[in-house]
Amino acid sequence: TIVEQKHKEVEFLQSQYSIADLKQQKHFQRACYSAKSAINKEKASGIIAEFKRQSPKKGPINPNANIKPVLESYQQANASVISVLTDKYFFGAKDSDFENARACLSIPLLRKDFLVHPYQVYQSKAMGADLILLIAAILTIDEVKTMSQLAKELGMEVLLEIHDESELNHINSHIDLVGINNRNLKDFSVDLNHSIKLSEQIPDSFIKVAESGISGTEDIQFLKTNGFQAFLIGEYFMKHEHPGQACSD
Ligand code: IGP
Repeated sequence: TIVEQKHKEVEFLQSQYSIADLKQQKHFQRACYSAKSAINKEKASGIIAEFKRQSPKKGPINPNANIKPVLESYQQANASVISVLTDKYFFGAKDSDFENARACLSIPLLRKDFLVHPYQVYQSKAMGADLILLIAAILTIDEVKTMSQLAKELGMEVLLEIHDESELNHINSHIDLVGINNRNLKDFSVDLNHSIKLSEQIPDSFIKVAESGISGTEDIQFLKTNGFQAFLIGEYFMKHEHPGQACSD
């Protein structure tokens, strides 16, 4: 499974770089941008624009996309936050993607991966992430607590992803944004109404992010009028030859 795969990856990485080594890396001391403030800013679009070459569901989406021009055009198009996948096995990320992203952006950057161990939180900071994703479906309540607290100590923010009611108890005071995945990962179906219902149970002190399967301004408007402040969009942009163009439309 993906979780076993990630634990193996962590074991290997730990044998290469200790946490002390990570702390020496150049981005470790950088001050993070706040996604919360970016989304709350006046005239913010609330769009979290994702760079995604492929997905397990769709296969290749835009496998040869050049990351820098795409992210620069997302930024130009008034995206509030950028999300970059760093998983190689399922999402086809290249080793250089995240470093390239950090180098060309002056807005918050989300590390999108399957984090299963605190080591990866240190690693995210060393890579130059401003915020990390934690997925309730693959973590215990205690793991979310430990990893979110650590992220905050390192100056990053945390997006917690949930999909149903049973995961609401993973929310804690270290979480900044709560994402609701519109996509049911068991059958890949997308249901915005399910997300809206679930969002009503999340306190307004959290930024509510609608994730996945969003395909245009109508979806965004609908979600906005129903309590969401942010919109995580990948495929709808990436399937275009010029993803930034789709983002500005
Ligand atoms: C983006 P979409 O349907 O716009 O490409 O979805 C994003 O929500 C999706 O990539 C995602 C994801 C995840 C990927 C949501 N949660 C967890 C990997 C892991």
